[in-house]
Amino acid sequence: MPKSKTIIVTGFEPFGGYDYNPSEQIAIQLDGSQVGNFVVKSLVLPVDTNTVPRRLAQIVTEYQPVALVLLGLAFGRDGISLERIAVNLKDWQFQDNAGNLKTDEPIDVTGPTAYLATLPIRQIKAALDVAHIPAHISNTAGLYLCNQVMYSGLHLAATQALEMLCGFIHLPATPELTQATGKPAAPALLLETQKQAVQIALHTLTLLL
Ligand code: PCA
Repeated sequence: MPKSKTIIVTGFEPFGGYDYNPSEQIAIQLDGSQVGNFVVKSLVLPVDTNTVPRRLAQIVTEYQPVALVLLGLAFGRDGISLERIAVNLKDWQFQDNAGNLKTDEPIDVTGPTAYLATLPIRQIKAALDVAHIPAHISNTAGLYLCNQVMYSGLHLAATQALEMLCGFIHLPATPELTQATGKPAAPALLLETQKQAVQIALHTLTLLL
């Protein structure tokens, strides 16, 4: 069977009192775009702990992507966070969009404690440095939905022995979002710059394919 030519990019819907999520906007804007020989298919995921694993499994089965690039908002973080690690744990203090609260609960009872991203995060960081876009490698994606979706994606790749790169990129707020939430001093990056960062990440990963 010929190798797939699809890169999946996901964003998340708004959550937790933010009425806007840059990851959703960027996913939508990148849908159908070309990166080298590859085509981006974008999807927006619900912030619902029970739905996300199923959606992800469906997406992987349907598109058999060469890479799964998962995006989400980390309000308050400075610059682009290239996540290194996903842990097998759900623990959060405010409800997801479906009203679920989780404390000290594994994502997958049979899964390993953690997975490392298979996206080339070091090379992506170097490429973002060249473009003067603030970015860092982050050692925690939190314990909320973003960590869950990263863990689930890497678990799918591992358990199904898929040749699929997978990882998570946390995006900071936009200036509009810091204004709208009454926290104008919080770190922010223009949506256009964030989108450019994701495009650079996509281009960098295609060099491995
Ligand atoms: N950020 C949240 C979940 C959805 C999103 O965009 C997180 O960091 O877990």
